Amino acid sequence: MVYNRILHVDMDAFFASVEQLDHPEWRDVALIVGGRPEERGVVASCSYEARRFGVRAGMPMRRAAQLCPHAIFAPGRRWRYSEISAQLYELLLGFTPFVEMASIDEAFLDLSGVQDADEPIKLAQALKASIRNELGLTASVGIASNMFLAKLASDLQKPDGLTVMPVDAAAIKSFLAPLPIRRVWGVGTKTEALLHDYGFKSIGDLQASSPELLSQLLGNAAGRHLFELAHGRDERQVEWQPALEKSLSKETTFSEDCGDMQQARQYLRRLCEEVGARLRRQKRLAGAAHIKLRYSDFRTITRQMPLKPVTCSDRVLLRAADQLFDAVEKKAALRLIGFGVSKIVEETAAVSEPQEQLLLFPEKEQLEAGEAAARDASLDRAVDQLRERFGDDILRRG
Ligand code: TTP
Ligand code: MG
Repeated sequence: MVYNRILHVDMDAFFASVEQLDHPEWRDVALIVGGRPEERGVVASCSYEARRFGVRAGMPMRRAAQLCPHAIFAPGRRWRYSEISAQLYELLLGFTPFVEMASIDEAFLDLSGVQDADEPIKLAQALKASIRNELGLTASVGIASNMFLAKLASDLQKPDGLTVMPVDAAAIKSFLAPLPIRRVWGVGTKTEALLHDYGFKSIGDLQASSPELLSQLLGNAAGRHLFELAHGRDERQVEWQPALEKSLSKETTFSEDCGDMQQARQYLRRLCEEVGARLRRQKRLAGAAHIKLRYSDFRTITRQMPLKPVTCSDRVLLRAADQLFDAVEKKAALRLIGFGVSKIVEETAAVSEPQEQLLLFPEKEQLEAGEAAARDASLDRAVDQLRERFGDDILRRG
């Protein structure tokens, strides 16, 4: 049965919106990300205020400056966009594990198995609300029966849009017919120009053609594929990654910059325990720990250390977090703090490793190390059970 089971989410004016988030004075104004107006680069992203003046992504910076001389020009901070992209991915995984990040600011979700037609819409609304509340940004969502149509739909009512495509094949065909051919996934400037030369302007023109003719123009596979897409048919599947990440981290942004380092340490320890609980739930062990600090001027540092043997014990993780935190600069106030682990292995795969490690200890210490590990494990189990029953705040380690 064909039904609307694919959801596509695309952040609005992504790079520009992130800059506006971090620089409140740039909100509600024309903002162009990509470099200086006199430089040779092109526009990477621009706020919707700048688009009103005709500025577009990919346009030479100089042209953008002519169209919108009063705009603010920002150079762009890739690391920051990647960071938010990772947060978006995490957030989406909270809704379903079947998530494919298709680029830095867009993802497909496969909702196969939904029971009624309203469910994807409710999910889309909840998802938009979390993106707004947790990331402070807006996104547009498209819901459709396949990936091509979902991506097309998310673009139709930007910004902050939610568009649901029809399901019926005839309705889809007439919906697509008047749209220009560049709306078809994969039709770039070159293909568009070639098709224009042969008189194809709208998707309807492609529908009225034949797979054979399009194959002659574009090659066999591409021609047939284009004919299918023009009819709104797309067989591709969402390629989601198994949810077991190679690293796990948690971070928190302070509502006001935090100058109290004792308090910051408490936050860090709390994040550390959350990461530990998650590792144990997944029955995995980590081989390295790191902390991340962002100061009020956005300077961001990470510090990491190995964990030997691999572990999921709160005691060991907390000690690592403390040691790492002890060693960093604490003069400036903090905007964000985070704790994470990496080099993660399955508990079962790691069984031989700790034993090998332990052979390095003399006998008495070997015994003690083994006992300490067993004590840690049973204490962690007890804490996890209490937290599960009574919530996260039930126990705080000093
Ligand atoms: P898009 O989603 O295409 O654009 P956008 O998010 O800025 O705006 P829209 O509201 O229309 O979705 O691309 C995502 C990001 O990728 C964009 O913010 C910047 C980057 N990008 C470039 O660096 N160069 C480009 O030519 C394009 C199109 C995007
Ligand atoms: Mg976008």
